[in-house]
Amino acid sequence: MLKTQEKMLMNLYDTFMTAKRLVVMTGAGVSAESGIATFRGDQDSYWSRFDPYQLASAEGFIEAPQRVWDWYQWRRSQVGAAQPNAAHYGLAELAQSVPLFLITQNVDGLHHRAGSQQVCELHGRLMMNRCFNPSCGYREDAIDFSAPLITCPRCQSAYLRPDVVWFGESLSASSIQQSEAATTECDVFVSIGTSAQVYPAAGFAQIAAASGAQLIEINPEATALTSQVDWVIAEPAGKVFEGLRS
Ligand code: BV8
Repeated sequence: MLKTQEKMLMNLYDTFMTAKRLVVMTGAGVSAESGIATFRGDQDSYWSRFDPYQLASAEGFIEAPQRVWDWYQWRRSQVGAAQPNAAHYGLAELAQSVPLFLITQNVDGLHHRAGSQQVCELHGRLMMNRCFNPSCGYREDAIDFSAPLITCPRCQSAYLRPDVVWFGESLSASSIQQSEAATTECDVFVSIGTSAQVYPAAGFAQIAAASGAQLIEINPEATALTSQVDWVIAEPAGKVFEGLRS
């Protein structure tokens, strides 16, 4: 008699393998088992300790650039020391076998480091800097984050800032267009490790549902999406993909 867990994993594997167009959207929870803090939820999460609008908005940066830089440098040191987990590797391997469109809200780059070739990074890239002046366009790799910055780096025309999307800033039109197209055409949409509270990312599951896709959520906790999905796997993502890979 197959244990429930084994049956769940077999059903999930079959669903992945028979999907015509699979869309997976990940959030901070997919990197939790790599030791990277999430944004909401437990007492170690970023927004339970810091004010998001002070640290993840242009207004917060203008008010105190050094405070924002210190937070991002600290996050870079966390990410630099982290390794992808079974969920990142499992998604990279899955894309070798089925048509998978991978959307992430994460800026940690762990999907790329696990081997995913095509990742739609909705909220940008932690390990890149860009000029704060949008008309400048200068970008560079963030290389030295072993210690807090002495002074915020500058471009000719303005401060440099992390190349991420802050609250109140628009996502790139191409990211939104590609994600909307993929979710409109998918037959299976899997939400992994996101509280489904930040828009427009959280809206993609609604688009998939409206297009008749099967919705699956992999998250140990209930979220704003849970009541709308067809199937909840209330397990940590890394553990689920370890099971699929074994
Ligand atoms: C925009 C910076 C146009 C990058 C971040 C419509 C309705 C309501 C509000 C809005 C709307 N449209 C726009 C808004 C405003 C705002 C918004 O959505 N606010 C919310 C909070 C109400 N959106 C914006 O401003 C966006 N811009 O739309 O531009 C515009 C402009 C002005 C006004 C209107 C429109 C920009 C959004 C991007 C903001 N940037 N951070 C960075 O430094 O990282 S937000 C931050 O939240 C991160 O980017 C993160 O990616 C994102 C989502 O968080 P999650 O990934 O879901 O993480 P969270 O911690 O919440 O959840 C983790 C989950 O994992 C939990 O459920 C947990 O149970 C689970 N978990 C834990 N361990 C595991 C696990 N799951 C699986 N396995 C485990 N092991």
